[in-house]
Amino acid sequence: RLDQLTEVKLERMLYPKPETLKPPRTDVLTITPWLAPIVWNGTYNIDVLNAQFHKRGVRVGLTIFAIKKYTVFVQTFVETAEKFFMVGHKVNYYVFTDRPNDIPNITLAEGRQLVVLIVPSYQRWQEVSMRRMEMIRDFSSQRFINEVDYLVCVDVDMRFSDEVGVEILSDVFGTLHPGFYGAGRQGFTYERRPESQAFIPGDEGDFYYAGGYFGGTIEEVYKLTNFCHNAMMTDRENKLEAVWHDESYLNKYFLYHKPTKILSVEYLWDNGFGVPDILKRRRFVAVPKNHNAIRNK
Ligand code: 2GW
Ligand code: MN
Repeated sequence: RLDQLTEVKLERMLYPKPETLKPPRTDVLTITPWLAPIVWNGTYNIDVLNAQFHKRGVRVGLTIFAIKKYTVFVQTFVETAEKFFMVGHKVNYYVFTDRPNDIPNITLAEGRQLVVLIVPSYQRWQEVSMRRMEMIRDFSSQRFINEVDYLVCVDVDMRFSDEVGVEILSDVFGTLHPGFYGAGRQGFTYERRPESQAFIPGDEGDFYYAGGYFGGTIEEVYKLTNFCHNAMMTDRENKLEAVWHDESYLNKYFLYHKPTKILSVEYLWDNGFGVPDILKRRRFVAVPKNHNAIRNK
């Protein structure tokens, strides 16, 4: 085995040296107590990372769900991803939908393809959101494992507005929720009923992670989605559903399976929160939606 390892050796590159005594960011936390990076603008050199990931020929799968009326979000999502998401790398868009005829035909750059996966739709919107875990799990073992190295799993009601590249990739990563990055534990909207599989006690928890942005290697995403789906099913047998659905189970998973990288709120922002000083780039932003028109249809 050792003789079959492929060497990933960089070429000569010119760039400013990292300064041990001048940290690029002093206004935000850039590393967790378990030594996982928290990715903020200024903390990484994308040229070095791109050189590494290009040598490895990395393939990235981007999963989105467009069930019922949420197909309206696909065009903007994919068009903006073509401009900003993993430009220059191999990308497969995986669009899970119950309405394949409503998925637009979009011209993609070389090395990128869009795969439509037909899946059932569920009546309750909470279930539409939660069942993503089961479907990502099942397609991970049946398909994604043969086609891509990493998965990035996000909400579809979003647009890219700045670069999102290989700096996000790691074995298993989560993203800070834009509504809670400054909050204390008591402010986190974890599931607080001890009977639920998603329960987190008031004196535990590191961050409040967003349900709409996680990823990692196929193996790690399989483990994560399998845990979340099984926990949901156990709760259902006990007539329970966690307060924030899939997001609550994801937060429980990350409490005891620490992410190896965390994306800052640059990677998941909502302009309803304004633009704080710490936010140097808004890379992926919520598309405002008319809740009544689009929901429960
Ligand atoms: C969702 C809510 C109400 C009515 C419909 C839907 C809906 C969601 C739908 O009809 N079709 C559909 O494909 N979805 C998918 O579920 C879609 O991919 C969408 O992005 C995702 C989550 O729903 P969304 O974006 O409307 O909910 P948010 O933005 O409040 O999401 C946060 O909270 C959710 C749990 O309540 C999830 O954890 C989500 O990941 C979070 O970002
Ligand atoms: Mn959303």
